[in-house]
Amino acid sequence: MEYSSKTIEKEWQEYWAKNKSFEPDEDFTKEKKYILSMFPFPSGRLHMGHVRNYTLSDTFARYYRQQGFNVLHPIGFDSFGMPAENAAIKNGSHPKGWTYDNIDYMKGEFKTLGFSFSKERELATSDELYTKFEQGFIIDMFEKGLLYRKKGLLNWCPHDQTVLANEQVVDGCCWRCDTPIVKKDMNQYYFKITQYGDELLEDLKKLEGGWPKQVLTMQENWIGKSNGLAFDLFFDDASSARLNNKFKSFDVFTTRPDTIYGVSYTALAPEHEIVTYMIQNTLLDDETISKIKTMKNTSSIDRQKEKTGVPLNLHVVHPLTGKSIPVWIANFVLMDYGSGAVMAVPAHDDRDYDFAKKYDLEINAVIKPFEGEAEPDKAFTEVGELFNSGEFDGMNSKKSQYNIIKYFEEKRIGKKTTNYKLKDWGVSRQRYWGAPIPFVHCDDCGIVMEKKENLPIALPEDVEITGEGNPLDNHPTWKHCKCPTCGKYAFRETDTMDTFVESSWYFLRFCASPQNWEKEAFSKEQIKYWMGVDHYIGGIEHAILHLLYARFFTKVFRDLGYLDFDEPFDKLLTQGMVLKDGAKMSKSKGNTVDPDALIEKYGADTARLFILFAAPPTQELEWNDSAVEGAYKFIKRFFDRSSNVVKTNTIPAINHSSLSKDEKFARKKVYEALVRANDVYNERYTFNTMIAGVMEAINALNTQSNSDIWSEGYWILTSIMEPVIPHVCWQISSEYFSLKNLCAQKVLEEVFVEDSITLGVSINGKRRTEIEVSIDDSKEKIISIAKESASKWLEGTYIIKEILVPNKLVNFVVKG
Ligand code: ANZ
Ligand code: ZN
Repeated sequence: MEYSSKTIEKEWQEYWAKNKSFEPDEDFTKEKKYILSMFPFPSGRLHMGHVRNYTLSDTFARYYRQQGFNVLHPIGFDSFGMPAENAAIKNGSHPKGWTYDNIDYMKGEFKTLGFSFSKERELATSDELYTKFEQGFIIDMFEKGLLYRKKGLLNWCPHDQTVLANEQVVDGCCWRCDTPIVKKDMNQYYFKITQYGDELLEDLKKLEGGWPKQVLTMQENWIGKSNGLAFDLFFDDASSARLNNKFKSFDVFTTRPDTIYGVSYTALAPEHEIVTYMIQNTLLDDETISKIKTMKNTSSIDRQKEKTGVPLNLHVVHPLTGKSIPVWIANFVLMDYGSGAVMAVPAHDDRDYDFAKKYDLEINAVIKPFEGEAEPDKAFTEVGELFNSGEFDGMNSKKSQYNIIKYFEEKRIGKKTTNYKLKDWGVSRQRYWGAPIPFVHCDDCGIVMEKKENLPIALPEDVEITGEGNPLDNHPTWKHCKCPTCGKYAFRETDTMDTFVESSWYFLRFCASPQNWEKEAFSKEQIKYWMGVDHYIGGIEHAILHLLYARFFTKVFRDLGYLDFDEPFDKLLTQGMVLKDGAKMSKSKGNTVDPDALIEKYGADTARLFILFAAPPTQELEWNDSAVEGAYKFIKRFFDRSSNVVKTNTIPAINHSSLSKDEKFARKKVYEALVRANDVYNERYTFNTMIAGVMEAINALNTQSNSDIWSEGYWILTSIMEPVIPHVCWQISSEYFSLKNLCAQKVLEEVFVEDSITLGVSINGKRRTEIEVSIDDSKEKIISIAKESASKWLEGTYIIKEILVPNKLVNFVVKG
């Protein structure tokens, strides 16, 4: 039979579907593995990054099934979100129709790729059932005080009368109508993730070993805990008077109290309340105001690049020296960190130094190297010895921090303070295609939670998506309701939730058994059995937000009593990007490879083999058409050579010692491939080396005619390769082995026992040559082989003694 990927792949895909081959067992006494890949957004079609992601998880899932584990390998769709609405605005499609059409198409693609996902647990986060459970959790979190409402600054398009997401703001303008956006203060809902900041940081320790170091560091930096000193800087009388005595002081935070004597100016964020007051009370000239405006409208990232500032003609008094210090506005001071104001020490901070140079401000050094001089024209940022620092002179600057903080505390002029970069998570979005926030606004009762029995609060389908305003707010009837508490007229919250909420708990939902799918989100027992996720596989782009939010939800659910562990993902594998011609595959670059076309031409097995063979999972994968062709040829040859196999229901028993040297070598290669495979799954994940091992084994088999050796070889090799190229392996296995070999295989140690050894041959202690002998050769035989091979040196001599040092050498002591 000719190898035909089309026929074979279709046949097995039907077989797996019909036999429900990949549904997990509900028997919780079995050992389990939970293999999860990050679920896709239903954009319409899979791209190669997806294919790589799911090929990896599928390989793990199939391997562990073979090893006898009860495997959960689910898939779903992260199906709420802006692109569905954007498509609606552009093409007039309905977000729901667009989303579910895409889901159907992509499910078809999953099938043609042979992914062994559980069908029964498939979900889309826009399903009403999913919304229902999620809204229930939101209510729980509100009751726990973990969700609150406050004003926050949003991007607002005055033309479209709508809030814009950051990605919809292009160069400060609306992506649709190019109107410059303005910042608008609006009520927003926030999750109190900062309450878990310390735990989210501390528990990173529990993930060491299981997660890539890089991801742990990114999480740590994002949480950004720093210890330091907070204190007030007081205005002098003239400045206070200028501010109409509205402000006596402002608060600053520093992580470097040791530099306190070196403060030469202070800086406020452009959004600081003192600045706002000064603008409102015309205490600043127009030029200054316009500079401030520009600073405010620059993103916080760009504000770190080119430093700009304006002086305010205000002065504060140094808390220890009484010196007068000028107050500036600086663009690099951010309002949402610390107190939005800093003490600046140009002598010891690069940023402050650049700013001082630019505006010709004083630079006062107070720390010097323990030995030698500090470099000129540069901030000295290292630890050193304090000078010009009053009673702290001579101290180690690092150690002095403790003393200086203590001094401030004793004098009651400052306090030891811990700050976090982590901010509370703003979750409300003013758009349609998201899960409605299940609250009601009542004139009498305020914000009231919906009753759980009324959930889900589903989206109306008859909406107009125009890109103007919030469709839920514009809908004629949807928001009007009765107050769940007092029954009077009220209206619903029209904000929907950030889609990161859905992806923060989907891995828990997959644990629910299909029997109780409608009844509950999941049960404690199911969670206890399936969690944590043994292998979580996905892109590095989710290293911060998604993983942090999922960790946060896990901790909240623990505190709500839904589960009893701290971390959801035991092992994390972040796959590398897929490149073509050296650049990331992307539509905009026009360098994508369409998975469907590839499968049409070569089949899914080829795509999967290429992906796993071309690079280790964590590295970038460079697309290579000839390597794809090579993968196809390998599979074809693997299939063709299976004709050397003889049908059997058990692995053939082979008498190893009776084999020829070449036969022994072929067997050894087969078992080496098996050892390598087990190794790869257990720690290294370098599937490329595993596949290379199989290729070597097939090359060795190719020189053989012994059908037992072929049968044994294929029994093992198809088992190793099944997780990678499942269709062709099931085909071969069903034809010759009745599918009995797709299970854990035993490593036979006997094939690794070396049957020949190399011995040195010396004459009078001088090494002359080498011989190869069989390990079971007798002493007499070895000596005679040695004599033979050393005959040229022995000629004309008389042997006095023959010495055999086992496994090492033969020495002849001679005379003459
Ligand atoms: C004086 C000083 C001297 C500072 C020195 C640093 C070095 P991390 O470690 O990231 O927490 N800072 C404080 N609030 C700020 C804000 N809202 N926007 C911008 N910068 C701010 O950084 C804390 C340091 O960043 C603080 O310590 C402060 O500058 C600055 F040689 O105070 B430092
Ligand atoms: Zn009410």
